[in-house]
Amino acid sequence: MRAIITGASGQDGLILGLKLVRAGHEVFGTVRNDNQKLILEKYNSQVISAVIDSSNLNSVRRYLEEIQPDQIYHLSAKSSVANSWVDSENTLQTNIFHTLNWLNALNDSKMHSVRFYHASSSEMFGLPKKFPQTEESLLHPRSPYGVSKVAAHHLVVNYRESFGQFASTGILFNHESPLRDVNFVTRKITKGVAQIARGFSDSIALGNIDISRDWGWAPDYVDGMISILNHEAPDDFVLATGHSRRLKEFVETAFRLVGITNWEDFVTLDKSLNRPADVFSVVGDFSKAKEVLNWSPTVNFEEIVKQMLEYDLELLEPDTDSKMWQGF
Ligand code: GDR
Repeated sequence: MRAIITGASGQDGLILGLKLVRAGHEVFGTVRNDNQKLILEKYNSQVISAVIDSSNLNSVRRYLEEIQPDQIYHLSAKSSVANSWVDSENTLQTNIFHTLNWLNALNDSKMHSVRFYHASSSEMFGLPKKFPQTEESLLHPRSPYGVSKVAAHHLVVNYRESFGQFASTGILFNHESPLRDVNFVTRKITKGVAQIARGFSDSIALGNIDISRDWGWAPDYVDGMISILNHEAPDDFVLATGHSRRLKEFVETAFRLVGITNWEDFVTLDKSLNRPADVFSVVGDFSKAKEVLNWSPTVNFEEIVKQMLEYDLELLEPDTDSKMWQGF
């Protein structure tokens, strides 16, 4: 089996690459630049990397025809919700039109049976009217990022319905691991708490800590992606834990795990980190994935915080430069 992973140097791409290689597949990873290529090669030299410009339909088509994949996991995206107001045009271009190029390249090359996975997002629900959210819930995105994911999601469904493309989506709620970039709040917190615990820092600046998210364990969600693409028919699936937690609870748990109970003394609230419009609360219903794919999350909230924190504490030890996280 030959698989292409776009965005192969991100958290999910790295975990997916390692899992697919371990399963004996031939894995090709695309990245946007040489820096990302180096990251990918450092983590997984068995993934065959290539810098591909997905804004160029001909480049995508040529690459597809050269690789002749059986499966494509399209994970590449501008993934920061916070940055998507500042970088709105780039976010929409990347998340919508690059996805469209992959779909058009598959369609032009008559590769309709090639299995295509799209990373859809719980950010599409934005301001939900009903809880929990399912594959059928109304979409009300709250950011340019959310709007871009709604458009890309509908394009994937549309190419499935229009051309019989084997195109599936995973509507993934937040999923974390030690490989999460520090741009995202969970890793910002575990890294910050580790630094405070070791005396390298004395505070973390955060925005709105009253928001709630359904936080899961990234390796579980990557298993879910694989199941979605290996299912007999293309479809859309919510992957979530079914539990929503306040960000405040994440902060409190991380501090408690290093023995600090007066966490308020170490957190400053910075209004400049608040978003113009935020997703206040979301929680996913993964019944369809459970019933159809036999998928369920395996790692609970406290364990997620613990594993991320342990990794960040370990990174502060001397001579840990070459250590890489292998807990997937
Ligand atoms: P999110 O993740 O926007 O849900 O998107 P993020 O961790 O960035 O924010 C979660 C919530 O925390 C609040 N918040 C802060 N966020 C950041 N980044 N930094 C802060 O200092 C901070 N303080 C409070 C935010 O306001 C927000 O409500 C992630 C991404 O991975 C998307 O690509 C993906 O689609 C969704 O998860 C599912």
